Amino acid sequence: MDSKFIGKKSAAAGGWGALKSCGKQLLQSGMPISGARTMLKANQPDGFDCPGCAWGDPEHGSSFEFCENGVKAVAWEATEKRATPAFFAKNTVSELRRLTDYELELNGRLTHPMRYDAASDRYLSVSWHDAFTEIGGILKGLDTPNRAEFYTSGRASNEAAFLYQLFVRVYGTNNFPDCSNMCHEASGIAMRQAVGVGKGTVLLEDFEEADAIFVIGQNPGTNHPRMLGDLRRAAIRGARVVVFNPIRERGLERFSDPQDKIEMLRGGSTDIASLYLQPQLGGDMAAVRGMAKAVLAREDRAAAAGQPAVLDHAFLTEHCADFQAYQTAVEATSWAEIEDQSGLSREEIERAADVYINAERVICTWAMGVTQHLHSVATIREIANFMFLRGNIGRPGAGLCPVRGHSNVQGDRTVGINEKPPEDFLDALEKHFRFTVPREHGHNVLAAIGAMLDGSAEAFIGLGGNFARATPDSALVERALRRLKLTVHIATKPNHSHLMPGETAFILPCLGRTEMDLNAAGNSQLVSVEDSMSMVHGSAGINRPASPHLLSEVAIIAGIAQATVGSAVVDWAELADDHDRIRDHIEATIPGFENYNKRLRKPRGFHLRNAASHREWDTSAGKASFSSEALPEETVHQRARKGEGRRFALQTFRSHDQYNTTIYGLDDRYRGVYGERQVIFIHPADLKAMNAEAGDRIDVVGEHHDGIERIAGNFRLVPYDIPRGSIAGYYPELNVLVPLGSAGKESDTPTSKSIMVSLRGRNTA
Ligand SMILES: Nc1nc2c(c(=O)[nH]1)N[C@H]1C(S)=C(S)[C@@H](COP(=O)(O)OP(=O)(O)OC[C@H]3O[C@@H](n4cnc5c(=O)[nH]c(N)nc54)[C@H](O)[C@@H]3O)O[C@H]1N2
Ligand SMILES: Nc1nc2c(c(=O)[nH]1)N[C@H]1C(S)=C(S)[C@@H](COP(=O)(O)OP(=O)(O)OC[C@H]3O[C@@H](n4cnc5c(=O)[nH]c(N)nc54)[C@H](O)[C@@H]3O)O[C@H]1N2
Ligand SMILES: [Mo]
Repeated sequence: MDSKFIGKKSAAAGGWGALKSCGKQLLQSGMPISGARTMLKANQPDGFDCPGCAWGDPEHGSSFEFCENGVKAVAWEATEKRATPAFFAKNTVSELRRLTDYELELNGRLTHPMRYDAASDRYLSVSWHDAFTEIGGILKGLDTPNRAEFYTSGRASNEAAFLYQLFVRVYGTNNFPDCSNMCHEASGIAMRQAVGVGKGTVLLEDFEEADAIFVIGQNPGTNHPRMLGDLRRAAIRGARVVVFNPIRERGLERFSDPQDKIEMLRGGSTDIASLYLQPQLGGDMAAVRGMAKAVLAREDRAAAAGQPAVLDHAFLTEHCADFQAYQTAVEATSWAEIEDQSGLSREEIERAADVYINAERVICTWAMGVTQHLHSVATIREIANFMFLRGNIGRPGAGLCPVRGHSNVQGDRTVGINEKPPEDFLDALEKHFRFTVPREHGHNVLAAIGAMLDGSAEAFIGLGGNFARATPDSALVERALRRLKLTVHIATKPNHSHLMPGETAFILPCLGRTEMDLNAAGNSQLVSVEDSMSMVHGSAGINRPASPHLLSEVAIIAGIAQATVGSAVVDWAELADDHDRIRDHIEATIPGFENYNKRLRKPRGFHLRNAASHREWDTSAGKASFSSEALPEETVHQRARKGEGRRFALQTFRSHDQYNTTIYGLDDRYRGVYGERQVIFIHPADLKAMNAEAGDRIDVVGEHHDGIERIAGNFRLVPYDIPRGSIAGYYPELNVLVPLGSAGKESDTPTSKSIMVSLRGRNTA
């Protein structure tokens, strides 16, 4: 079998490979010089916020915060390629549907508002005025506003998101499915229960003081490369980095910092993880419970021997609720259960617990490897429990750090993109704008899909994103979109969701983060975003817009709003013309934004106060609250194991050359895969047990058994350092296998990291 697509893994993450890749990206986008100039303004006080990820920006920014994947994100947006009306005239929508995500977005930036013409099966250009009028007409004609779904992808600025939620609520619904429902929803829910705030409690500076950093279910080398810089500095200082990840991710092993000239010239690198543990998929709650068990046992031994306490008794007494119940739950959990479910040995877990015990200050970070499981909320509560034991929250160098995905997904929630909005926020809106706010909770992503499938939803508006590809059961969702009365996509580049037109369908092209947004008087408009550390800062593009026909997201929302609800409650045009006015409204309705316009213009912006980081607990008990849930009865890997080698637990993750559904290239350098995305990573022993070889082709078959047949066809096997019984492959190609019916408890997040499948050989002669 030809397995040439499997090649050498990078020796370390970053390094010259990263620089080479940047050059290639800038060349591919057709803008090597202007692109480099654009990069110099990324994450600088007077520049734009990098659309890449939500990691924080340093106080004393070096010449620029280098990040290979930031370069890709910027080059992708600042490309010179254009998807013009001529492009749409050349291709029917059915033809375009045959392209891969990669091929489709390679056509570049959208230039004109487009309307679907069913007779010719093509998108034709349309005027903004006509588009707004027709959209407004259809929305006004629905029986109830609850028949429309308003999706948000987390790149939208605070200003766009606030205006959007205001319009939708004036229109009369809380249907706000958003990417966060598929992402960090569980983190918000678990943290609100545990500490009263749904956001991380640390600042970037805390990474300079931590003695130990636990990184659970996250691949920062690819998805938050600037975080690697902070982990590297911590490792060099002697802080211990403990990783929990079923597969060995290069960036967590070794990193060569392109910003460090000496390291680069010597060809050296820095070891990141001092302890790298490979749990089974979904085994983290058991692993963390095991560490807690080891800590409690150590406390008992210390007490018996008259040694200093291991637990932070002052914190537990003064600040915590339900510690006793937790202790009982930990005692009731046996090591046998812990080992079986986590896939780790007691000895390994005790080594990790040792690092915790010997560290004065500990930070714990996590991302999708934790949140996209059935029992994510319980797992994050367990992480919080574990951190409470030694008071690792609300003091320098310590705390909880869910590492967010999209660059403004946290801010979007802050300013009201929430299908279950808090009452006090609705009260504030009602009082300030004087209209009757809808109180009934709306649809999240899965509920919106349900409503589309059962016919109760008739319209879909997408503020960015790629709904049809990012959601589970993509084949079903595609069909559901096409049955709607109206689909509208506000976007920068063509994607597959646009090719699932409803009866009436529009693509509305908007300015990107890197582009100048000038108002009628020619004044440049700022937007703002909030990062994972709750820093809110300004962002102003510097590039000329990709086309003179583009409007800002804010202007597009204002146009739709005006045509739908008129200007009786809000003067949309006035707000669109001057973002300062939108920010005044945010300041008037959301706590923490005092002097918004002024503070936003300070170099690093301002911090939104986080009560938990001051040890103020806005929970039902008024304290930091322990949970005492039992471990899940069975995790996906335990279920898969019962299939005796025929079932596998599949996780879907990101390659190094993609941004969610946007594919920049076909390589995954850190994992040694080149020119191919249809791959399945598998343990060599499992490969052998199947009588298969590297490069063999297989079909991946869903084993959810709800009457729907799910097959992802023609994937190639790649032997990899991954636990037996677990396999991994890329999102979104594998989304056809993620069942709509499998979602996290309480979070309702699709379980994209625990999919039950089998592998079927293909006749490849
Ligand atoms: N370049 C780039 N940057 C991005 C993105 C991108 O696509 N490209 N996406 C952005 C978005 S929206 C998000 S949410 C973040 C995503 O950032 P990540 O959460 O890092 O994204 P994934 O690629 O899904 O990686 C999940 C990691 O968790 C591990 N994992 C899977 N299951 C388990 C488990 O059960 N236990 C443990 N301990 N680990 C597990 C996987 O092996 C993998 O290393 O990145 C953001 N930044
Ligand atoms: N199987 C599986 N599924 C997953 C995941 C997984 O790990 N596995 N991860 C989930 C996660 S964490 C997330 S966050 C979601 C992501 O879901 P989405 O946020 O819906 O998807 P993206 O791929 O980020 O959206 C890309 C599109 O956004 C548009 N876009 C880019 N920039 C802009 C802009 O500035 N403005 C506007 N208006 N549009 C813009 C472009 O047209 C581009 O095609 O996917 C989820 N789905
Ligand atoms: Mo995400």
